[in-house]
Amino acid sequence: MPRALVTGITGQDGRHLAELLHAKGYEVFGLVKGQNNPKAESIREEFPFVEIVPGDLADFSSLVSALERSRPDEVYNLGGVSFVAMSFNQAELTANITGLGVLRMLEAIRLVSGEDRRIRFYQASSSEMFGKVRETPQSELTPFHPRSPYGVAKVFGHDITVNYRESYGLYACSGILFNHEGPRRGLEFVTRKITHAVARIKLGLQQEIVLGNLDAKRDWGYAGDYVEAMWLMLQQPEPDDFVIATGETHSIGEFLDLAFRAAELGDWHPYVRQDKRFFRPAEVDLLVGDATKARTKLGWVPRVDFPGLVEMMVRHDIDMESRRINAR
Ligand code: G4F
Repeated sequence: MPRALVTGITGQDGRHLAELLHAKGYEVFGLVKGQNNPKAESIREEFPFVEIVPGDLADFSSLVSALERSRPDEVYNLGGVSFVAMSFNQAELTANITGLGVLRMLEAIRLVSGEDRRIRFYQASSSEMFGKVRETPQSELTPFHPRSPYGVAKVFGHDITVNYRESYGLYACSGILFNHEGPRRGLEFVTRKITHAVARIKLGLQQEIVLGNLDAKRDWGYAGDYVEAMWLMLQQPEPDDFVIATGETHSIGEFLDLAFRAAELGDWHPYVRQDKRFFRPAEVDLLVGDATKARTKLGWVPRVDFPGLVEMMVRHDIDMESRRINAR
């Protein structure tokens, strides 16, 4: 039975990946930080097959212990600060966990795996690294120009992963994932914030949605499709880096169009108010990925398209809020 250690197991991608690995016959270990972390309890309830391993990306020795305890064939590093807006307020924390945390894990793997370099490593790199984009669409060869402390930390994590592969022969890959969403997305991210609000407006629980910049464009895919790409990367004969994207870009306005249509609410403009609070000091205006390499070398293709994704999220949130009302 192959064994995998997943950091960030309590997040959207960690949950999808835990399910995928379990279905493929893996023993799944999830790194969870803190004492009595309520998220650990929710993982135990939702995924009883996951063995929780205590540890923190800020603490090198805990990573060594986690590797010794789980003895993984594969490590998926999905942990860290993932909310770009928050990284402006907690830049040092973001650099420490999202950036230096990658180095700590790579060093721990190097130490624990010794000469045989058996452990395969996946790093969750991000399209946020492209920031003020130098070309469109963005591929593995596009230079980085990050626009947030999060993006800067991700560039460090990406480059140190390449460096450990080249310096020490580690099997280390980076997946440069464009935005990926779904019903498990946190409510702070714009897509889920919209679909959750749309559901509540539909049910008469809320009157408006307060947002920031509506002009930004993103390449949005479905998270369930994207974790498959992570796994595929670690099954190749040689480690490499891959862009994972749909190749389509849409504005937040277009997302609102589809979300309001899915709920049969008509025009969204009367319901949306913009507020400076949700604007960022520096914005990433346009992202659209070229995933040709992943399609060719990994045989990866996204299954859920943009309208399908928006509809899935709206349906889920209407069901969830309706159940809450009925349970009162
Ligand atoms: O949903 P977002 O917060 O995602 P963002 O910043 O693109 O980051 C996500 O994708 C990255 C991949 O490129 C990941 F690395 C990262 O971890 C995360 O998953 O914001 C999307 C856009 C931004 O331009 C933001 O300014 O939506 C705009 N926006 C407008 N109003 C808003 C809001 N974003 C949020 N979160 N909340 C708003 O009210």
